[in-house]
Formats: sequence, C-alpha cells, structure tokens
Amino acid sequence: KRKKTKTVTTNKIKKPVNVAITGAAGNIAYSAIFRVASGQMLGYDQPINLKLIDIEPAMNALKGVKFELEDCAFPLINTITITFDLNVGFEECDYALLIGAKPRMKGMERKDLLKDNGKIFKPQGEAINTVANKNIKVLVVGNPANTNALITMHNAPSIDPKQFTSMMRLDHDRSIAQVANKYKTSINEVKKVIVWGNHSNTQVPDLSYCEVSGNNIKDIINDSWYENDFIPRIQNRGAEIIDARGLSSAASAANAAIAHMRDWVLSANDWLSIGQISNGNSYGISDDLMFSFPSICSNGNYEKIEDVSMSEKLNDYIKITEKELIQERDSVLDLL
Ligand code: NAX
Repeated sequence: KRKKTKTVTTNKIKKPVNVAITGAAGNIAYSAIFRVASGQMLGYDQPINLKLIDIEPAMNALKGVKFELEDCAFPLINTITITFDLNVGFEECDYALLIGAKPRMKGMERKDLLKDNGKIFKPQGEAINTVANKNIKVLVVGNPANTNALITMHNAPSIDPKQFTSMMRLDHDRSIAQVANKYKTSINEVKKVIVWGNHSNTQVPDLSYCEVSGNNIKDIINDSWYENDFIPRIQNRGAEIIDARGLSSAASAANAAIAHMRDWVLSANDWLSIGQISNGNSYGISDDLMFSFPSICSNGNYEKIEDVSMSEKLNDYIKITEKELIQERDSVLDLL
C-alpha cells in the first residue's frame, strides 16, 4: 500500500545578489557591512554574496572583518570574498557602496582631498564598466562624494548614468533630525526636506516644502533660526563631529548609505535628496554634475522632482554650490 505524500509549501528563495563594498576595512564600512549582511539594506529575504574590497595593505585587517562576519552566522550571507583586485570585487556586481577613500582629517579642507581621492575612482569606474552587471546600482560615499561619483560614472560609459549616485542622505537625515528637534516632534512627522547640491559646506538645506505633522512650515525660512542656526549647522555638521570625536562620522554615514540604497531598491514614502547626474534638469543647473535634487523612489528607480519653486535667496545659494561642483569637476578633467 502506497503512503500518501504530504505537499509542503515553501517560500520561494531569492537568488543571491552581489554586493561590493570598498574601503571595507575602514570605519564606515565596519558600521555598514554587518547591517547589510543582516538584511537591513536589501530586505530580510535577499541572500547576498559579499565582495569586500580594500587596498592590499589592508587585507589582513579585512580578513579579521571576514572572520567576524562568519562568526555572526548571518543566514542571508551566501559567500564572502575579500580582495584588492577590482575585477574580482566588482564581478557581476549588482550593488556597490564605494566608501573607500581617505577621510578628511582635522583642519583639512575637502578640496585637498579631491586630487588624491579622485584617482581611486577612475579605476573603479573602469572595472565596473567591464565586469559588473549593467543594471548595477552604485552609491559613492567616499569624499568628495559628488565629484568622485562623476569620475566613476564617466569611466563606466556602458552603464546608464542614472545608475550612479552620490550620498546626500546623511545631510538629508541631519536636516530631518534638526527640524524634529526644533518642533519637538518625532522624526516620522517631518516630511519633504530637500538638500540641494554638493555634499560640502555649500550644500543648501531647504525647508520651503517641508511638512511637520502634515502642515507646511515654509514660513520658517524667514525665521532667523533657519538662516543663522539650521543652515550652518547642517553645512558644518561633519566638521562639528570631527571636532568632537577627532574622527569623521562613521555610524551615521553607514546608516545613511544603507537607507539610501534601501529606499532606492525597495522605495520610500517621502522626498529624498539624491546626488545624481544633472543632465536635463528643470532648475537651470549645468549638465554633467553630480548634483543633489529632491527625488522620489519607486519600483527600483528614482526620479527628480521637477519644478520645485524657490526663493531668490535659495536660488543664489544653489548657484554657489553649483559653482563649487563645476570647479571640482574642472580640477579633475584628466580623470573624466
Ligand atoms: P577610513 O579611513 O576609516 O577607511 C577608508 C578605507 O578605505 C581604508 O580601509 C582604506 O584602506 C580604504 N581605501 C583607500 N583607498 C582605497 C582604494 N583605492 N580602494 C579600496 N579601498 C581603499 O575612512 P571612513 O571613516 O570609513 O570614511 C570613508 C570615506 O567616507 C571618506 O572619504 C570620508 O570622507 C567619507 N565620508 C562621506 C560622507 C558622506 O556623507 N558622503 C560622510 C562620512 C564620511 O566623511
């Protein structure tokens, strides 16, 4: 007599995706990698092949990170590769967090970093162009992030420029936190914040469309708090953290990188600030800059929110951040 077999229904298991992280032996990566591995970036049902990239002298330290990752026994981790070979690290890569660069130390200006760090991103763009998947999503964190993203994009001509972004999310989240603090309300009540332009102290945090508990707070931009406290606070928050910690922000930067990629892949119900290629924008910003615009994400894509109107004063500020990005780009023309 034959026994009846029971049919068991299982959830379909997703195919692993390849996630590359550069600067993987560094501070931001140490805060980011474990959260990515736990599913906080791509979802708790998405298996991951982790490709951890750093320079050759950092391989021993990176081996230690790999050991710790293994010891976490993350169920979503399929494989872990550590490498200094970009063609191995970016092979069939689906998502890349380009974090590796020299951080700005006390007293150092971002423009000092430009020359040194720009050189890191040209070969990375070339490797992404050759070996990564064509639908790769790239987030550049390493400073100067916007111009480094532009260099990476230029060196990967076979990939849609829209797949390259630079991180403004930390500035965006800092703005939300300051507004929530000012209005003595929770983070969830603050919506439609914008940070325009460059991730530097010329960035333009804009509350013209901001809503707190559903009410537009645009009049706040005429308040002295906006001009004298809020804008400089956000523009100089990185330096404020370096002063206090003696090190640049790491855990908050990692958090912002994860949130940026998560919302790009899985969507978010709010405006976001995303450094993206400026071509064809409705704001009169020059083409060929990685410029932060207000954006919304859906179905794995982001779109600029067009035709947000702004005061003359904000427009003047935006021209300053645009000018800085043009100067940054012009100083690395040999890398584009
Ligand atoms: P760390 O110095 O701790 O780590 C950097 C790591 O990058 C090191 O392990 C180093 O060996 C590695 N690296 C250097 N050259 C590399 C290359 N060619 N390929 C791969 N890896 C390479 O710096 P950390 O604090 O992690 O900061 C990393 C970058 O993020 C810096 O450029 C920093 O300025 C930038 N930041 C960007 C922020 C943003 O909002 N966009 C905010 C935080 C942070 O300041």
